[in-house]
Amino acid sequence: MSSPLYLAAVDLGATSGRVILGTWAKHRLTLTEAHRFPNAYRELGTHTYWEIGTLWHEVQTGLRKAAALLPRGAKLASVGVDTWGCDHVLLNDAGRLVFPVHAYRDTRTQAGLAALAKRGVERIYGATGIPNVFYNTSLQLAETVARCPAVTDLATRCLFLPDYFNYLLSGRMENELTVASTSQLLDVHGFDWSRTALEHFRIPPSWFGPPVRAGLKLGKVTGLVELAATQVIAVPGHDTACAYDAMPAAPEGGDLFLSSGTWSLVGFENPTPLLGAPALAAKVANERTGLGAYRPLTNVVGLFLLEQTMADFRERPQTPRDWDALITAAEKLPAPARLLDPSDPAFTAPKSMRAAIDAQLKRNRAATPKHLAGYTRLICDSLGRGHATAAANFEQMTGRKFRRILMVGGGSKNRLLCQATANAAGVPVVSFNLEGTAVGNIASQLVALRAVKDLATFRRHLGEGLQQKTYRPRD
Ligand code: LFR
Repeated sequence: MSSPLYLAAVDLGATSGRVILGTWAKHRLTLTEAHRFPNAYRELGTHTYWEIGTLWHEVQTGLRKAAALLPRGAKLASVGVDTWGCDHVLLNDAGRLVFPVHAYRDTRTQAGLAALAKRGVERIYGATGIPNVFYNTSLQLAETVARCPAVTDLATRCLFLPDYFNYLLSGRMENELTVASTSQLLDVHGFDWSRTALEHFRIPPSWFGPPVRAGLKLGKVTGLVELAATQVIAVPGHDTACAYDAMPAAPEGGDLFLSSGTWSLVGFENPTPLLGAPALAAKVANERTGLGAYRPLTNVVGLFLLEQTMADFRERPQTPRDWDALITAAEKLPAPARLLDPSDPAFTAPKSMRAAIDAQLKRNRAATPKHLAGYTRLICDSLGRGHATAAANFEQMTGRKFRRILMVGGGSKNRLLCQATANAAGVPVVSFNLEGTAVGNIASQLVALRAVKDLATFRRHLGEGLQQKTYRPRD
């Protein structure tokens, strides 16, 4: 009998980060949370930034804690890093940061967003397969270069956040494919950068290296004695790519994927991208899988709406019991007469989410909820409708019929949201009790280490013994 394999997943989200220890034994994966910490962008003047030094400190703390959890004599075989998409650092060859690390909700991209919508959006969509959205790296870098042109004298490399943490861990600078595919700068038909997009946004092509596929071994961890023997593996660096990899989908197809957290990402896996006017109108993002296939998806805002509304009420549920009480109260309310349009740009980074929601309702002459349970009901029902619309658009564009919606992420624990999605879509929603992003991250490491043959085999093992709950559509 072979001994267990220990692996660490560094999984950074916009509102919280985790370092998870994975133990692989007898074809079963067990996860132990070694470290969890809050994350938030900070406002300095009129801009927003990530606290990148704090994030690195937390990553190191988490990896030390993961190593400390191992049985005596055991070693961490490998570590992989995934984060949210689009955000990046600019460096020189010596690895020094030459520009502050902006957060994707910074309003600095608004002018570029409007300009591209007016001229060039079809061409850029045709070249990159990524719609015009405020968080795109393309718009961010275009603003950086236009407003601070001296940056082109200082920076020699652009690394996305997972690439940067891989570099801090291993000393090797590489651009990984999945996170590169969130940028609106990658050629949708190949594996290299899009000249059309780089020229359009006036971004130096020399900032990027040829994108590498998931599974590449980058070298041993340097600088952390506890992990001196640990291999750094470039896993799918984009958290959503990891979450999709962790979906125990039926091999014959027919499943739509929903990764539900700060954002709701509704999509599926496909050998080819979805392009053309209907895909552009539905804002389909043709992001890539670790191995280079496509995961066309639509971003339906997500539980950011609820998280931010809670901040306005200052009564965020603290315990699972509080959560249950809030959801129960929301379930008992009558269905809202009018749902929200989650694509309202006012929901991007409002000072008060409650005020932004109220403003939309008032514009539509609808009553505003009186309490947090009312907002919770309204938000979950509206997201459910948004998920169903995305599903219907995909069916129309592909001629496919999706038989189930598989759901992972924080939202999969929210029964109101799961049920609202099943009701609106008219198909069962299967929610998995699974840290999807960390599981996908570890899956890629297992395949790279040849402990598992391939992703399909991993999904089969994962599906056995996984806790799941099915929500059937109700009227
Ligand atoms: C989710 C996510 C989404 C991306 C958004 C911004 O964490 O990675 O996929 O659209 O963050 O990068």
